[in-house]
Order: sequence, then structure tokens, then C-alpha cells
Amino acid sequence: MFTKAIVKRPCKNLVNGLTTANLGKPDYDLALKQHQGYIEALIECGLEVTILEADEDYPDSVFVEDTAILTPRCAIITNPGAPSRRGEIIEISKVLKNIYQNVETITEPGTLEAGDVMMVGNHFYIGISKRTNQAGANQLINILEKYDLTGSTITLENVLHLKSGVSYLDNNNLLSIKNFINEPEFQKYNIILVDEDESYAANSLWINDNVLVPEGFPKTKENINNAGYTAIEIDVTEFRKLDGGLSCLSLRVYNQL
Ligand code: CIR
Repeated sequence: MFTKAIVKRPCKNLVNGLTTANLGKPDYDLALKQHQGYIEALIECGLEVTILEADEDYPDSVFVEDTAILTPRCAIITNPGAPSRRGEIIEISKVLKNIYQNVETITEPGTLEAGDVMMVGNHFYIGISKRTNQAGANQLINILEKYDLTGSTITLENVLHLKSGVSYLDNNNLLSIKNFINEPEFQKYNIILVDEDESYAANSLWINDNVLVPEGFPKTKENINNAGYTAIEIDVTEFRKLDGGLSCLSLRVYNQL
């Protein structure tokens, strides 16, 4: 069960964040408002939310998910593949040391961003992407195995992070864009296909009985509701402009296997 979340307020320098989206610059005031809506939804889902203050030194620091992998047995601080994001781990590391007894780290030459890591029970799928390399994935698998957890890799094409295209929703349900539906490792799941014109909604966020879904993707929302969840729509247009989705905006503490 998810019990807590950590978020970080967007900074004004957000407008200079990394992007491939071609959707224009985010509007800072609207981003702040949307971020507040996201926090309120997490609280509505029963999570205790820690809110970290904005940090102007790191334009992408609102996407706090990428800085750590939280497992029920340890936290693992990443080494982001994007050089401009490396320093984001300093503060997160301090915060997580107050929550977790066991804190591990990914180090050079390994790079890894946790948007590339998808937790399915005690197994962690790791996307090999422009941001996460094989060395980083190998380090993560070795760390996981120390805690009786497992990991395996999936090579990505055409998506920034693994979870840009696929999200595990618990109860064996996997929300996925077309690119991943033939992935051998995913054949054991009940795949909820996300239509091509709603591909952004593949990054939806399962929190206990709820799933947060980006606003404006009605087919995906309906499919998620039909699968037995309560889909909660959240407006995140300003974060989409920076290739960010719902999962990217928080780190979630999961307490039991
Ligand atoms: C970046 O390119 O790093 C940010 N603009 C977006 C990060 C999105 N994070 C995620 O998918 N976990």
C-alpha cells in the first residue's frame, strides 16, 4: 500500500526545463496551480505528502520521481543521465535518509532515471534509454538482489522513459501504448491498450484503489474505470510541455509486498 509521497514545487526556472515536446514554454503560474491540484489529489488518495520547496538551480526538479527508486526494503538514489539534473539528488538523498534505514546509490559510469523503473510487486522493470544505461541498470539489479528483489531490462525506442509508455496498475493490469504490447516480459499481464491519439495518458498513476489520469484522455479514463479503479482526472498540461507526466511529479512510499 502507498502511504506517503514526496513532491517538490515547480521553480520559476521551469520554463528552461529539458523538452522534446514542441508544445511551447510552460506557464509558471498555471504550473504552480496544477501542481497544487496534484498534491490535493494525492491527499485525497490517502497519502501523507511531504512538499519540498522549489529550487531555482534545477529547472526540472519538479520531476522528483527521477531521483530515486523507492522499494519496500530500501531507497536507491539515482544518477540522472541528464547532466543538468544530477544535482537534484543531493536534497532528495537527505530527505530519504530520514525515511529509509537502507539508502543505496547508483554511481558512474552507471546512469539511471527512475522514470525508467516500473515496480510490479517485488520485480522492477528497467528501461534502457537515452538517460538510463546498461551499467546503471546492472547496478540497480545487483542492489535489488541484495534485498531479495529482482530486476530486468527492456530496451526503449521512441519514448523518453519506460513509464512514458507503460504503467502498472496492480491486479495484473498494465496500461500500455502499442510499442510495448508484444514485449515478451509483458505477456503475462492484462494489457489495457492506450490509443495512439491518447498516448500521453499511458503515464497514469496507480495509488491504491485510485488511478490518476491526465485530463483530456476520455477513452483511457473510461478503460481504467472499467478495469475497476476510480480514475481521477488531473490537469497537467504545463508539465506535458516538458515531457513530464503524472508519475514524474512524485516519489511514492510503498510499505508492503
Ligand atoms: C526531463 O527531460 O528530464 C524532464 N523535462 C522530464 C522528466 C520526466 N520524468 C519522468 O518521466 N519520470
